[in-house]
Amino acid sequence: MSTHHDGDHYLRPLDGSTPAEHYQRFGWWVSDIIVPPDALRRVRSLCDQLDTAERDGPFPDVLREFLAWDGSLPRPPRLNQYFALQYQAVYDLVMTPRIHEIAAELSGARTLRIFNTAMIRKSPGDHSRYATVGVHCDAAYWRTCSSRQMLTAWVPLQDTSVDMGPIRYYSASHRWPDHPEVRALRDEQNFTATGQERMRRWLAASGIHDDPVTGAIRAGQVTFHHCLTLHGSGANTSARTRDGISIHLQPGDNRYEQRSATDEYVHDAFVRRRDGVPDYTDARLCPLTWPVAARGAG
Ligand SMILES: O=C(O)CCC(=O)C(=O)O
Repeated sequence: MSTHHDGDHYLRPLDGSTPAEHYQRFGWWVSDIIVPPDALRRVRSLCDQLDTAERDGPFPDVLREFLAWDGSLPRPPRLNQYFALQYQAVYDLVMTPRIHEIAAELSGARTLRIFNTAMIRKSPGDHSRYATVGVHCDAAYWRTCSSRQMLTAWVPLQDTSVDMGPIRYYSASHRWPDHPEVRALRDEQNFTATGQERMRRWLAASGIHDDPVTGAIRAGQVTFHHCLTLHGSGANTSARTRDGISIHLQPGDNRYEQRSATDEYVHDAFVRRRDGVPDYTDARLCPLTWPVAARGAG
């Protein structure tokens, strides 16, 4: 079943280069349909009952308090972190081997681990400040990470038409030269769109007048973006709910690097410590995803 509007254009590669070349050149890639419909359906129906669904995933005890919530409270399930670790169906979807095979091919990483996973829901008619995802690059949130080759796989759980607010990318922004304005754009933690005005100013000052690239995406397709690629997404003005899972991935050589206290990542309190600092190879929170044969290993 398709929910696309007639006339929707689809997000497509910008040229005929190989996936890895496209990713290196433009900072993103969109795959064919690679996630099985059943896996999407299971997670989608779980998202519809998030406040009551029993957690049954590989749920590390260390997160129990952080993730505790009172299911009776009205709470916008806007952004749920550590999503794959809470529900087995999400873990199974997130571990779809083809996602990680492609992520490894694009990034050139020999091994990949989960850094975090999140569910992002845009309800129809939601005009709260959560309705859009502000322009940002993921590295703005990963200041304690040594790797600049981290990436995100974005998995919409349904056919996503343009009016549902699919992801949109500033193509090649991961390669923009390191000018002060570009540095400011890369540094702004604007996911919740609180710095949108500043971002617009810096974009204009950088001479960027191009609209970001977007388009409809079929259920089962996955988009990938580099951690320095600026991206965001618009409001869901359709009558349907838009759910997506973000799988944030780190290459095997990513390490914690000390920054200021306000730069700490949410992990830093929860992962095991090695030599006195957070260890991003802690397999409880950051399981290996590639190579698949070694999945679950230390
Ligand atoms: O859900 C969205 O629209 C954006 C997701 C996102 O920003 C990300 O995965 O990095």
